[in-house]
Amino acid sequence: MTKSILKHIQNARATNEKLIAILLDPDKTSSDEIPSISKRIEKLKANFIFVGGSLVENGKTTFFVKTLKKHTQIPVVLFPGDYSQVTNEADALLFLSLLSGRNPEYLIEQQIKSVPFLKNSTLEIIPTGYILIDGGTQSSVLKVSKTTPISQENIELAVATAIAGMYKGKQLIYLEAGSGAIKPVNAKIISEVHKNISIPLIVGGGIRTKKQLTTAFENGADLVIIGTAFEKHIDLFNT
Ligand code: 1GP
Repeated sequence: MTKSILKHIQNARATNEKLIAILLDPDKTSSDEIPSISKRIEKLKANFIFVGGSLVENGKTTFFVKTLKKHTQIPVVLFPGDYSQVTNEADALLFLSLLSGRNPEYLIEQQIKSVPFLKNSTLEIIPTGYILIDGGTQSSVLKVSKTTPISQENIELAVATAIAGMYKGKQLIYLEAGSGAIKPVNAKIISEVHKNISIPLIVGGGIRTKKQLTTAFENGADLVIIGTAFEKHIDLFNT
C-alpha cells in the first residue's frame, strides 16, 4: 500500500517539514531524456514529481508517466491542464478548480469530463483550490483559461479566495504565479494565506533562486513547485 500523498503533505505542514516538487511538462520533455532527468531529480531529493502542462498532446501523458515510473520511485502527481492528461499510471491527481477565475470550464466542466475515467481509476484524488496570481507575464494558464489573475497587491482577495476554497472542502491551496513568471508570488500573500488557512499551501511559478525558494518556505509554503529552473539546470538548492 503506497503512502497517501495528501497525508504526506498534511504531515509536512504539521511538522514544518518543507517539501519540493519538480514539474515536468510532457510536451517540453522528450521521453529519451527521462532516465537522465530522473537521476537529476533523485539527486535533488525532491519529494514529488508533478507532471502536467497547459497544452499536452492527447495520450502523451500516459506514456510519459509510465516511462518515468520505470526510472524513479519518487511519487508522481498529475497536475493536468485538462482532463485528457489524467492517467492511471500516476500515484495521485491534483483535482484542480481554478478559483481565481470565473470561467466555468475550469471551475467545473473539465472536472465533470474527467469523471468517467476517474470512477474506475486507482489514483489518489486530491481536491485542490488553484489560485492564479499575476506573475507579470501572459502565462499559459492565463491564456488557456482566459481568466484574470489576482493582482500581487490584492492580498485581501487572494486570502478570501483561499479561505473560500477551504470552506468548499479543498484539501490544498495552490498559489500559482504561472510557469516562467517574472514575479513569483510575493511573501506577503504567502504569509497571509498561510495564516488564514488550516490546510497545506503549495506555491509555484517563477522561483529561480535559492532566496526566492527560502522566502516562499519562510512565509508559509509547505510545498514549492520548480519547473523552469529545473529545465534550465539552475541549481537553486546549493547556490
Ligand atoms: C507552474 O508553478 C509551476 O505551474 C512552476 O513554475 O516553471 O516558473 O518554475 P516555473
